[in-house]
Amino acid sequence: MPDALTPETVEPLLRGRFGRPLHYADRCESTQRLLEPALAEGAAAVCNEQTAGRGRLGRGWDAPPGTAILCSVLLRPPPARAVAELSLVGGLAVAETAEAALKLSAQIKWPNDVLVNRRKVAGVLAETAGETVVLGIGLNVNQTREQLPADATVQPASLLTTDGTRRERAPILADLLARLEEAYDRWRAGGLDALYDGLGARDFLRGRRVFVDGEPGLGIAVDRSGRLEVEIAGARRLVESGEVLFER
Ligand code: BT5
Repeated sequence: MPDALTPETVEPLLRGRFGRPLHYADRCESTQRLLEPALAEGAAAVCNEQTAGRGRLGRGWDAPPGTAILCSVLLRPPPARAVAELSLVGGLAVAETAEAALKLSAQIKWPNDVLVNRRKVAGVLAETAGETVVLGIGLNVNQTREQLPADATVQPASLLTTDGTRRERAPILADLLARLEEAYDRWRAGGLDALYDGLGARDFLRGRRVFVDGEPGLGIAVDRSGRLEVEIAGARRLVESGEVLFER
């Protein structure tokens, strides 16, 4: 099956301004480092293999060559908008993309994971560089179970391990870029309020037993400013950033 993410394959499938220009590398350390800040908003970098893929908080992101979508997009958000919200904007676009491919519902685990059947199929990383934000997305497409990390805190999955179907990555990448552009434009104009129906409906931690800094509690909801409301020892608390674990 032809399965390249080169510009010749992807560009004819693009529906909007995101993905132009598209920078492709067969192999790179991280797509997060391939975008010059002077490029147009929506410029994207993709690769077939990352040698030092990055997660949040100094963690790594791993995928065997040719199995996943590893993509970064350059954004220039208005100063009035909170950059931390972009992980959720990206998460929503990835969740919709996974749903369109799988015909199954996907959830967003605050602040940056996309889950299907309680397993992580994608992660989003927003990094600020001056006035730009590089939004990185890793979506597991064709990894087999053995090719997914064995030691991850949230159990991983790929589209392949979810429904047994091997897929071409280029149409999924083009769909993801179009959905990201749409979600981003709505956020630019109206903040998370404008995306709240889609986010709220996919809020994985709502009503779930969680651990925040080791303390057990209950997930209430992601609020309209992108914070996670939790209840711990009978008191409501808003979590701004970090990691929340859930009971399997
Ligand atoms: C994330 O971090 O979920 C953000 C991942 C962003 C990756 C993209 S790929 C394109 C762009 N270029 C980059 O260098 N990065 C971005 P975090 O929540 O910190 O999750 C990282 C943790 O997930 C690791 O510590 C592993 O346990 C686990 N992990 C690593 N690879 C994984 C994979 N392919 N699928 C699921 N989990 C994975």
